[in-house]
Amino acid sequence: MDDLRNKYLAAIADAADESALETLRVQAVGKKGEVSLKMRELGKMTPEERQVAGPALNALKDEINSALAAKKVALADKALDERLRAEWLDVTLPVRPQRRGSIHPVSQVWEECTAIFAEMGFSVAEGPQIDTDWYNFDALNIPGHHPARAEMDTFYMHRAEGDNRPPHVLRTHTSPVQIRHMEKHGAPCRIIAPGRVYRADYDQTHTPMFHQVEGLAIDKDISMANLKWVLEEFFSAFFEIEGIKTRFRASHFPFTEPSAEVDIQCSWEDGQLKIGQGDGWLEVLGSGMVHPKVLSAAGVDPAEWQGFAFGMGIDRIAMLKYGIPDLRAFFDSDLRWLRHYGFGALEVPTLHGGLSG
Ligand code: 2NL
Repeated sequence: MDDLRNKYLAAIADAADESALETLRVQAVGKKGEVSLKMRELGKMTPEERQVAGPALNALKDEINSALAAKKVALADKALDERLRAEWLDVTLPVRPQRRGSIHPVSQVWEECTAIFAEMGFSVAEGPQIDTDWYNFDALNIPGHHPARAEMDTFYMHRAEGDNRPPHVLRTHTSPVQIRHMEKHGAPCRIIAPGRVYRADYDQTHTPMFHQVEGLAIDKDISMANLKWVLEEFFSAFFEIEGIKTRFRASHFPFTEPSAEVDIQCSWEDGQLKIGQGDGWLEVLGSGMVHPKVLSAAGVDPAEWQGFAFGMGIDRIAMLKYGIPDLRAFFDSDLRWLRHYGFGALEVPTLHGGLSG
């Protein structure tokens, strides 16, 4: 019996798979298996012999059955482990480190601006890039004869022959978006309008398409002081330098009164521009209190409401922040330039996570 036990327990331990186990089960404890045959011999034994051999054979049969069951579980576990290893898939795998595409600096800075102003309670407004000259000019207190219309180098969309309605224009600023917003939602409001704008101008510092972010805050008691705070807060967050100083210079725009051009503090040291330090100034945006005529045109009562507005170039502040020398290269789609100045798709700007990744 010891021989039988040793033989089968060893064979079971070595069994490679379930079918080998089944063969062993038949050989040992099947109807005609070795243990079963031994059990049949019990009949030929004396009662004394049977009393010893009977329980021993039963115990051996149980032992072999347990060993078979345990091995079966072990084999199933092993098979499952192997399958899990082979079919393993990490659904949390991040984007591959080798970057293919990249985020354009304009898109990055656009998102940075959105994140900063959102934190201050501004929402994003959008509108058409092709608009009527009423929304682009008249509503902004720029009448037909006004020199600003000519100065803007506007792209006009020609009407069909015989169609005498006023032409559409490619918007020269994102102000029409804000006019439409006030018309639709009224006051109070706190919005920014980032987007593409168009002017027929092309040289070192101008491209016919560029990007602007305008801001508008209308309420009962909004003042230039609120404007100054919002802008200083913005520039400190944007350039990631605490307490950037601004300088307001009196200026003129048809759509604001009073109007101011805003400079930020900077220094020039051995050809290196440094922002937020020194005694130099860099012009970065135009702003002012929204002209009463503009509020009226947008259906907001200037006797009840007032507010500030500002406009700045996204491309220009992108150049300043990321040290990009030539504006025209922005829109050349040069892959080497895009790889050099572009951002990873996962470097999403947030105030808590760091604006520039
Ligand atoms: C500049 C000047 C500016 C605005 C834009 C604005 C919009 C509305 C009403 C009044 Cl709806 N004003 N926008 C105001 C002042 C200046 O931009 O030089 N930008 C680069």
